[in-house]
Amino acid sequence: ADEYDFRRIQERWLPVWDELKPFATSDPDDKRPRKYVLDMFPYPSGDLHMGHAEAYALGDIIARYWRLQGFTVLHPIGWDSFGLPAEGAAIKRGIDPREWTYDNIAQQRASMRRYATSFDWDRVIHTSDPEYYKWNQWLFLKLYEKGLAYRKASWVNWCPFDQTVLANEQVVDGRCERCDNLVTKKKLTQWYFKITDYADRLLDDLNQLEGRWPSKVIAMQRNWIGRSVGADVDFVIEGHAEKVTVFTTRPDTLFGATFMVVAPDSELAAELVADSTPEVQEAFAAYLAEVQKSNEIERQDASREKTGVPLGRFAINPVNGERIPVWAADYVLADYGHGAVMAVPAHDQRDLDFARKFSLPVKVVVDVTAPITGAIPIITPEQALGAAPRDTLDPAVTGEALAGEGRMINSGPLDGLSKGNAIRRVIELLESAGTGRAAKTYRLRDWLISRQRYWGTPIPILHTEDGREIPVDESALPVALPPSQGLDLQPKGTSPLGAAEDWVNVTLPDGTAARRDPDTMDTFVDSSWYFLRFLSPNDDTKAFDVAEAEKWAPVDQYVGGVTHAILHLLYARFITKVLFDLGYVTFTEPFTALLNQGMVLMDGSAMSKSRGNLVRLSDQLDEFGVDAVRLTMAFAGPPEDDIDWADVSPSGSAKFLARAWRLAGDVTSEPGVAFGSGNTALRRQTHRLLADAPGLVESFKFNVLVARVMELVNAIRKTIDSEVGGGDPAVREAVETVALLLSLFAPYAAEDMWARLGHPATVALQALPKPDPRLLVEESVTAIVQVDGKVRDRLEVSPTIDGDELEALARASAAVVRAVGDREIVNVIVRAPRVVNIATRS
Ligand code: ANZ
Repeated sequence: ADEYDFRRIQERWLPVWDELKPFATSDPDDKRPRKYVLDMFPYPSGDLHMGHAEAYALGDIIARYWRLQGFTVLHPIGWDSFGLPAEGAAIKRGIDPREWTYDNIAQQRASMRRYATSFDWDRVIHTSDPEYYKWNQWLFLKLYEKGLAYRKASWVNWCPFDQTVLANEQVVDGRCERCDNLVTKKKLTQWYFKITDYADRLLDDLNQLEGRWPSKVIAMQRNWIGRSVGADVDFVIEGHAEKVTVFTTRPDTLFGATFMVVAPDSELAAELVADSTPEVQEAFAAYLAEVQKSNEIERQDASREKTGVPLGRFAINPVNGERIPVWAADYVLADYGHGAVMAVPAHDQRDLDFARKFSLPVKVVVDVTAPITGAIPIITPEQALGAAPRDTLDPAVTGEALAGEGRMINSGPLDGLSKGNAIRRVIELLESAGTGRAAKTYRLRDWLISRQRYWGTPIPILHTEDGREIPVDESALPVALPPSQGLDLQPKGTSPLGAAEDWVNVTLPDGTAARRDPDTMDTFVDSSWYFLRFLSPNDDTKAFDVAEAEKWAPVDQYVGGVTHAILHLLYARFITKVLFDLGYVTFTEPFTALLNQGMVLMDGSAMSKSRGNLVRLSDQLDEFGVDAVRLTMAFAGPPEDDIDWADVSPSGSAKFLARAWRLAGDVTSEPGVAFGSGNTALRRQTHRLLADAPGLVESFKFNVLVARVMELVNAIRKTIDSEVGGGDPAVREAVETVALLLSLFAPYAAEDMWARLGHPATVALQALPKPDPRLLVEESVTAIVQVDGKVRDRLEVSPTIDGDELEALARASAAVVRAVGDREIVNVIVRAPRVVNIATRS
């Protein structure tokens, strides 16, 4: 019976926990302070894997810790269960996507139960349930009312293999995130969420998260939003009614603009070329056809040979009236800025490469040799050229654009100014002339949310024949997915729902015929607000309860993979801000703190079936037990770092757990015994650990905490085996502390220890004792005892010992008694706690 048997322990406690529901959070009278600890919910593809095991172990440590600290902790779980893989599996096997999805959910759920994650099982959500996606539709309608959901025709990323559009975020290095095929462009009318309206807030609010989110994630968000600050400059185009506006980060170089370039695939290019000669039009059409074969990545590759065609048009530079030719070239992107640039070849490398290729003029307007600090030097263009000898610095000769700072030259009213002052000055000039203004532009694009797929949330919009959009009435939600039977789910570029005749055709109350929008929503819509649904998961009258949100949200600690560093987090932040603006929540950031766990690798690389290095979680659990696997995840190193499973030792973890567990059997005192009289050395070690544990958990140094628990286990074993023995109250105190702290990492072993110590379940709901400050003071100091000037003994004493006590100890010392012999003590000088001087006379 005294053998640690993880199987027996697991079987013993699972049903008890099912019964006790220790992690339910439904008590409305619960007055404890609250924490909301959230793990990113899984996609139900197959069973749980090692990556899940790591993430859920880490999130669980945090949730369990806050419970021991007296908080009521909301730690929910659900499934992100719409999406392509279910549809793929359904096509392959000829089954309903529901079947695959809910089978996998059942399997994952069983695995999570065994894994002893402390979830509140009464709050489970599945995004593919109509009870959930009804509220995606509600959210869509709210955005639609606010003008934040709209439809437009545009060039979209198109995966020719999956036959569906992709958000920019789903295109990785020009390839489809899912199937790795090259992404092409296609012009389609699609639904968008206007996330760009929130670009500044999404960027500026990142400052609040500094220090609580990984800095890498904050940087990735900043880059993704990609705010550039500069100016818009309006150019008159000869013979064209409308002005063309360009965005530039370097309006200071406006006098150096020698040509203009527009994106060939922009509407602007088409307009400009419309009145040109047939030759120009023909050359342009041929060029455009070429351009459309290339993808965005190729187009942004600066080293690529420049191509382009003139449009036979001239633009007038608003500051100096110069006439500059207009070209179309694919290094200018249609959907950035205004799809047109003022080209300043002397100071921009891409423009220079283009100018050299097509023999366009290069005009230097910044003297990069001039000092940029100190008094403004009075320089003339001639002097400047003298300072910058033509052959060594002239970009037209060297092919190197002068991108550095300097003093303005050849720039009329800007001459002599530094970059910053020149930018300010030229913006003033443009603004007063009405030909330009300060401007910002963003890399962030609106969020394309329509997908031509079956397994997703139907978009709650009806289209009439005369082209009107009619939002479905809120009372008619959900617009439920029709059964998949009879629908061809094969990707073909249009939604399979369009063929569900009974579903798609509707008659409006006034008798007008209409068709449902056949597209479904990007699944990132589902996960953009799910953390709120957990607060009132069964409420069929609203998406989430505002009062519950007040109580619990925002999420105190979010835990998940860095793969979601951009897409998911940005969308959740955006939707939170929208809900804030609509008055549904009182906070503007959904996740107060974020922990990104590392990956679980094998032999240095990511695990995959094809590499043949897959470690199956279920095998590990069978072999070493849940606790050993969880403990190994925590002990492997800092949670942000990758774990190489080849380098860690779940069997070592299991051995340690057995060692810890056996201690409970060696405690012979009764529960409730007063610890105060216990062995001081052991008590000190226990209380030192109790003092340090909170800081270690809160700074995610789980591995250090485990190491400290191991130390304490060793000390307890030594104490039990010494003359102090297992009956000493300090041993009970220490073993109870081990059980409490181990409950964060190894819930089964800890629960079993707790029971063996004579306590009722469950250890998870105990309070972590506060350390006794008296046991934390420096343990002892060494007092030197001298007899007639000779050191005779060293005593380990409390640093707070008083003089009388120290003197008594010194007089009692055997060494001192021997040294004094039968002489008389005539004087004792005590300087507590360090020195006792004894003088004698014979
Ligand atoms: C003139 C100029 C002079 C520029 C100079 C740069 C240096 P970021 O920082 O990425 O925002 N640009 C503007 N719209 C563009 C488009 N649709 N496609 C390609 N390039 C575009 O870059 C802003 C700069 O990129 C703008 O400033 C513009 O070139 C170019 F010495 O204007 B610049």
